[in-house]
Order: sequence, then C-alpha cells, then structure tokens
Amino acid sequence: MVLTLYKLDASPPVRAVYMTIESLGISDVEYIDVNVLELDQLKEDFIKLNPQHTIPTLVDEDFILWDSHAIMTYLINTYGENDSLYPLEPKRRALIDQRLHFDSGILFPALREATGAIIYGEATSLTPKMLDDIAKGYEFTEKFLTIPWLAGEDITVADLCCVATISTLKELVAIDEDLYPQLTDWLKRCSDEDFYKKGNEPGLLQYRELITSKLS
Ligand SMILES: N[C@@H](CCC(=O)N[C@@H](CS)C(=O)NCC(=O)O)C(=O)O
Repeated sequence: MVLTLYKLDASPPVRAVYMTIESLGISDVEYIDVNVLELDQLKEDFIKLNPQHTIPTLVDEDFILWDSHAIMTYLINTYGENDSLYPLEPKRRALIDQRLHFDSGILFPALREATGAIIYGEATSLTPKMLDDIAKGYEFTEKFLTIPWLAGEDITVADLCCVATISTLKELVAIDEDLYPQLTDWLKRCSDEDFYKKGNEPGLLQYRELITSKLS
C-alpha cells in the first residue's frame, strides 16, 4: 500500500493526521504540498480530487477521502494493529466521536476564523468575538478533562485531533494556567509524547513563524 497525503505542514488538521500516521507507524506515505496560502487548493487538478478543496486529503489507491477526522479514523480502522486509538466498544467510541465533533464544530472554527483573518490580511489583531470563541473552546476542554486524557484513561484519536487545534490556538491566545489547570497539564503531557514531537511540533513552528510575520 502507498498512501498519498495532500498537505501543508502548518495546517492543524494536517498535523492531526501526521500524529495518527506516527502513532500507527505507517511509513509508506507520499506527501504532496498544497499551499493554501497561494490558493493552490483551487487549481483544477485538486478540485477534481476534492471538490471541497481542503487539506488534508488522502488517496488510498482508488479511495479518496478528506476531512482530518474521517481520515484519522479511516487510517486507524484500516491500518491499526488494534483498536486502542479508536475503541470499538460503543460508549467509548461515542465519547471519542463527541470530542471529534467538538473539534469540528467549536475548536477548529474558532481557529480557522482567527487564522484566516490574520493570514489573508483582514485583521492585524484578534477581535473580541474571536477571543471569546477561543476562550469558550478552552473552557469546554477544561471541563472535559476530569479524566486523564480527552476521552478516557488512555490516549485516543480524540487527543491527537484536539491537541493539533489547541496547541495552535495557544499560538494566538496564551492558556492561563490558573484558569485552565487541567488543560495546561494535558497539553504538557501530549507535548511529551513522541507522536506530538514528530507529528505536530515542526508544523506548529511553521505556523508560529507565519502568524508572527503577519502580526508584526
Ligand atoms: N474540517 C476540515 C477542515 C480542513 C480545512 O479547513 N483545512 C484548511 C487548511 S488548515 C484548508 O484546506 N483551507 C483551504 C480551503 O478551505 O479552501 C478537516 O478537519 O480536515
């Protein structure tokens, strides 16, 4: 099997997929850059592949899939040696699914809104609404973390997904340790993991450079 992943390293959902690839130990992946900053995603060839023109997009032989959440769970279901990252047991899986939808519906939109405005030059600082949306994301996540990891006693795809977004939000708005002690601790524990160091850190640094260059 050779997988192809259309990507940009700075993109948080792409990094969530990288962390899944790292965790699963998949080595046979061809990576193709789609520079969304230059609007490469709107080129005819890419639109043919993914009419929604988003990265990450995965090609596995004749199967094409986009949306990081769908890609991560597909990779685990297809190539995982066991179900530990995405347990089959219905209630454990349902809790993970809730966290993935939380990322899709709350965390990532807050990040996309703020990042888009800064990168495409519509804003040079965050508006009160952007700050409020990010704070809501932190508050909810803090409340979920009454358990060690985001969806239970063990690391799951919920952690890989949400840490990509939250570590990137932190580049925009610092996480106050006093307000969000569980979130701070969880982020620290995620960042000590190998999957994070290899799959998230390099692209996160690129995101930081990009945002800093736009804000200064
Ligand atoms: N829910 C999607 C979001 C993907 C997304 O919005 N990716 C951005 C880059 S971070 C993108 O492709 N933007 C280009 C566009 O929407 O045209 C996922 O999780 O994959």
